Amino acid sequence: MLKLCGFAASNYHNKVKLALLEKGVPFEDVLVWTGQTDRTASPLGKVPYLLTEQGAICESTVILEYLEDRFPEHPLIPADPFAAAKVRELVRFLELHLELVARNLYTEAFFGGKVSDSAKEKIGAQLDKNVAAFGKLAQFAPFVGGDSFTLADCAAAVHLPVVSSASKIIYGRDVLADLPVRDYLKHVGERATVQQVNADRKTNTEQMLRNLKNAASAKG
Ligand SMILES: N[C@@H](CCC(=O)N[C@@H](CS)C(=O)NCC(=O)O)C(=O)O
Repeated sequence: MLKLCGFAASNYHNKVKLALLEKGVPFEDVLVWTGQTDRTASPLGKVPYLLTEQGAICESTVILEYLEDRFPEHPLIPADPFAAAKVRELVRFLELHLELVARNLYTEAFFGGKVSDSAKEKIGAQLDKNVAAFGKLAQFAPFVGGDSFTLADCAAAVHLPVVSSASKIIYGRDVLADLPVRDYLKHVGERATVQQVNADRKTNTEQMLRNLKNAASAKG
């Protein structure tokens, strides 16, 4: 059986887990925290990584493409090449231009660290620009790429809430407020698969924060 290694507080882990659940592919969700990763499977020590009968695969988007190729029964990428490219375009925007930019805020937003004011200003301006561009591509009709649930929704359902919370905490405003993200998340949140991912995320995030607190008090 496929083993998805990582932890459920990770949005990248959850993107792959959501795709596996949506496709109905059996898998084992193996808890691996950062710092415990098998470096032969994931040389940068990042999660998620997938263990297959033939070996390990890291990088979440590559894992998604592998799953599409290997399990074509419940496709999350349309057959039409142009429509497929539009789905991949949304995934790329969500990760490269929204999540990775907002990620620079997470240390202060979620983990008690500090981000300099000048960095915050730069990140905020970049996010505003990128969100406006994403808004030109995303359809939210009702899914992010149109009328069917695709890989773009696996990415949007897990990345958009984090981008939104980080910006609210740091800037006191939601950088996604001008897009219909709340209604979209409510709609995808009705799916049993998304509910499972969100419930596991909540439990695992609580555990991660407890671990961080214990590690900090052990340090004195
Ligand atoms: N590009 C990677 C990003 C994965 C990633 O950043 N994972 C985070 C957890 S959300 C991680 O493992 N961070 C630990 C580290 O970078 O050392 C992917 O798509 O799989």
